[in-house]
Amino acid sequence: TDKNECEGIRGVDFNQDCHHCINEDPGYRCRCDAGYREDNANAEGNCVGVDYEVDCHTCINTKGSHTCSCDHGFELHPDGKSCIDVNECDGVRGVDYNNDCHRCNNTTPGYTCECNEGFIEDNSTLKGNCVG
Ligand SMILES: [Ca+2]
Ligand SMILES: [Ca+2]
Repeated sequence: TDKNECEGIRGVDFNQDCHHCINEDPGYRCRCDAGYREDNANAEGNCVGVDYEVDCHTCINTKGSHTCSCDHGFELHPDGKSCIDVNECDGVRGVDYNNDCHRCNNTTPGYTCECNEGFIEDNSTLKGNCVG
């Protein structure tokens, strides 16, 4: 027999951040207001603020706030709450981008390379390169 969590108290029987509780067997799911993402992967649904998710790849809770862990090719914004692309092309050839990359073009994420005639552009990975 399923419990109808939605008849209970928000924050006790169903998640505080669940905007519109919909009973399920088992658990419940949530319908969320605009600007929030529905997270119904678990039996207990939830609404997650989009600002946590779009630019923050892995949200890490801190006391009263949050910070992010960023995917490869991104770095943490100085505000600590979002991930921004690294402009590898602003860096040093051979360090920040491939030594064999003739003309570096920044992309999000990673970068691609334009190559001199006679070389083959390999932009199949996030780190472009010229092969010749
Ligand atoms: Ca239920
Ligand atoms: Ca980049």
